[in-house]
Amino acid sequence: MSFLRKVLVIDSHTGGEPTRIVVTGGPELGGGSVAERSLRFRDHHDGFRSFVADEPRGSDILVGGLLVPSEDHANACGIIFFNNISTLGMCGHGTIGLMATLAHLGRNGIGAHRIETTVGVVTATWEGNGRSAVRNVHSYRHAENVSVNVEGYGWVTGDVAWGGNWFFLVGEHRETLEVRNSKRLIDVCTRIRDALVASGTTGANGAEIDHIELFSAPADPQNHSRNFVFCPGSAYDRSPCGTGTSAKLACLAASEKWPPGEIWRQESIIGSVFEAHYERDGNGIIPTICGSAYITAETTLLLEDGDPFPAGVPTK
Ligand code: PYC
Repeated sequence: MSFLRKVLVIDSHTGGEPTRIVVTGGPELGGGSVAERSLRFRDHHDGFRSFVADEPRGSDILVGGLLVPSEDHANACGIIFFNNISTLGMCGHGTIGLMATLAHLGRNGIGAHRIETTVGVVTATWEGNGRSAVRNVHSYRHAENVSVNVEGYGWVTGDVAWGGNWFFLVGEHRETLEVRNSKRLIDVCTRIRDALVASGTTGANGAEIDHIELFSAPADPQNHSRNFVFCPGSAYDRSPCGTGTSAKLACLAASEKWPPGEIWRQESIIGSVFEAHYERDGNGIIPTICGSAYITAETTLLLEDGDPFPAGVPTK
């Protein structure tokens, strides 16, 4: 048997949401910033992304991270996040998973580590026992109370915010945020996303809003809110979503509904929780997201010579 590709990955989950970090066996991306290499990865190595993230080795809900060196020696490493359809900007649950992975590999110690992502440098503080606090990129509300006419549903109003990815945040809707309703929630969010596209609603500089976030009261009264986060590849986040929680805090801060430094407990659709707080930063905030990750596998992904699906089987 001969293998054309061997890729060492470490899998973890953060609040139920999986992360797969590629440790060795990734493509050569040349030099430059992580943002520049991320573009090369997206444009020239999509087969590798799909090999790692898509079936039969991955699944629609998996978020991958390609570990790369950072050219700035102040940074511990760089990371290019990706999902079942393309690259991602930042990923909060994935960065918490990355910290657990680096600890598993004996590559980080207790304390702060700067990580270069596609959308900027974040600082992840490894606290041990799977727990990290991720000080995210500058986050802000871009537009308030934007209404779109959603086919078969009616008018929906939400805020557009950046938390390392673009989000449309909807607090008022008719949905019950329970896993048993996930098919319906995916359908509703798909229609909302289509309505945003049809109405020309975007983030800054025409950026596509590719994450939709629905909110409700939490199931656990110790928490402040529950969310359902619809991701670009039509999967939903099992965790409260680090970048989505950052976008939420940015909106709360913009409306003066939550003070800086106070802990916001964001509950996910499965009941997992991120604790978050923020500091003000110009026209927005710097959010910090805390959560725990658990290692689930240390695996070598193989591509056998003759495999008719060398780039996996994309289902989206
Ligand atoms: O935790 O930021 C996050 C995230 C983005 C997409 C899935 N999870």
